[in-house]
Amino acid sequence: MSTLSRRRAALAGVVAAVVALGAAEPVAVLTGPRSAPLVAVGGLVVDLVPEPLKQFAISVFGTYDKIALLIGTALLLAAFGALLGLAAVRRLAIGLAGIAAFAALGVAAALSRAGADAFDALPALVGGGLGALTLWAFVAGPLGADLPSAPPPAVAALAREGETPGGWEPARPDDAESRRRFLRGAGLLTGAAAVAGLGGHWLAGRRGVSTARDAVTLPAPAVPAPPLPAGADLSLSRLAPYVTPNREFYRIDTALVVPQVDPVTWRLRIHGRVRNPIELSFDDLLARPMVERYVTLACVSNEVGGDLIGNARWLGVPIKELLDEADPEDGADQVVGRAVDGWTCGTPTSVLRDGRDALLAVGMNGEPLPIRHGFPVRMVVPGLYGYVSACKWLTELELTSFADFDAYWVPRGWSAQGPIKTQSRIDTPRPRSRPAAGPVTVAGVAWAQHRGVRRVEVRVDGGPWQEATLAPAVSADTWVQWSWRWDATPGEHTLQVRATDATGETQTEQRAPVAPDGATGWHTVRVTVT
Ligand SMILES: Nc1nc2c(c(=O)[nH]1)N[C@H]1C(S)=C(S)[C@@H](COP(=O)(O)O)O[C@H]1N2
Ligand SMILES: [Mo]
Repeated sequence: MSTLSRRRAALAGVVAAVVALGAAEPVAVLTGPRSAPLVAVGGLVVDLVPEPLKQFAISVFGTYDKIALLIGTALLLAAFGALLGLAAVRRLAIGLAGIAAFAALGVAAALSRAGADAFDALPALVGGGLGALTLWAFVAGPLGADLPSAPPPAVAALAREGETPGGWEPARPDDAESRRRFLRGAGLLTGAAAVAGLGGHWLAGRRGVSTARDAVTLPAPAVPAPPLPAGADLSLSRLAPYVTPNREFYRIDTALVVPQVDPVTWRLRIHGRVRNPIELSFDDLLARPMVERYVTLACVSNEVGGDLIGNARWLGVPIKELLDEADPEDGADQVVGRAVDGWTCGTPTSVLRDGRDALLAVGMNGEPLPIRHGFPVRMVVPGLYGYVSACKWLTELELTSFADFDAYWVPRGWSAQGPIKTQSRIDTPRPRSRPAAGPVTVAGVAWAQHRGVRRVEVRVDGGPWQEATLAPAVSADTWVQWSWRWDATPGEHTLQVRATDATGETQTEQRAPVAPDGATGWHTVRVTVT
């Protein structure tokens, strides 16, 4: 049994965990960032945590939810390491078995990711090996505290002469010298692991496809987007611009590291219940006539008044043409889009073939797709929430049926069908702002993709609904800006908005949560007019 104190034992375990995680990162430069244990285990957590917890994390951390998850996973692993350290001073074998279990979890997580091969086990194996070595070094090896420090030479000489060395006692394991040795070892190893971990992580990220993306030249569209009607953008500060710049476009996905898909090796398979399976390269796709369209994408997780929505000009190949060539069998009512990371969405075959501008998009606002937004190829389907239609980093379209296959979010409590609900948002004035009395421009956006917005109304303090002015939109597939002039009087006021779609249906006041198929209710903003 080691004589390491409990506090040092726990710390030794944490250092072993840090060494394991850090040492794995440089290995993951070779095998890909998704095989690093932290990301692999974090990814498992993403796939396995119950939906309410995930919603909670998104509401607390917003788009920092991924970083929060990685930090949380690291803290959990460190806590596990502390327990292992405590166990190891009783019996080293228990501690080492714990590290082996820890490595096995990392291996299992890395191998369970879509498209993994045996090499993806390497980072966790190397990390686990070095972690075990670290634990041993502290508990039973050279960094351990169970070696009493040597007596000073003078004392040793006296001892040889048989005299009782006055005042000197053999060092206890936790004396200053052993503490120094322990802390120096722990500090050096933690520092080295941090350098290896952060350096490896950074290097792995640089081995991305941004150079390949820069090399892509998009073809001119055979069918260009209609020009923006004059006045589509009211250009008010605080009002979301009609076309969302790529940099500001919301990002939602389950990928802890952005998938890096090389367009040179990219293939799209259209298969399953089709009479004529198709396989396409990126060049094959680019050689086809391209259509350009403005389409407003929306996330089903968007709360009333939320900003998980954006409008872009997409360039791509109509999915309908490819499906017509593949020739789906009768009853194949679902097209499953599958991404390189294994994520799936399920889109009704009928929607993809009903003539709307559903695209296999390669361009976004005049550039190749940003890597975060699905480079090299993604789906864009007007009128459906992203989780059932907007597969990024797409590699497969599989024809099947809704009865036979549930896409990623369906077993997690979300509806298999996801048409976008009519919604409207007040962008200005901001909640809790203090506009001056007199004329105030109230403005925002409203959307009912593929049906179109017919009317937007605003009311103050629960009074009569007043019709807002709609800016022109390019098509029914995008949102529309609206504005209304308010003669504001001093005091506290409540502004509310509601939209009516082109079928005549007005959005309901009834509040519904985002799950299972999109939030409802009227956006309400409180201000104090001064
Ligand atoms: N591969 C992959 N594609 C995906 C997702 C994902 O998790 N993985 N999320 C979907 C969801 S829920 C939405 S709302 C849109 C968001 O697209 P954006 O990030 O480009 O805005 O992507 C969709 N495509
Ligand atoms: Mo989404």
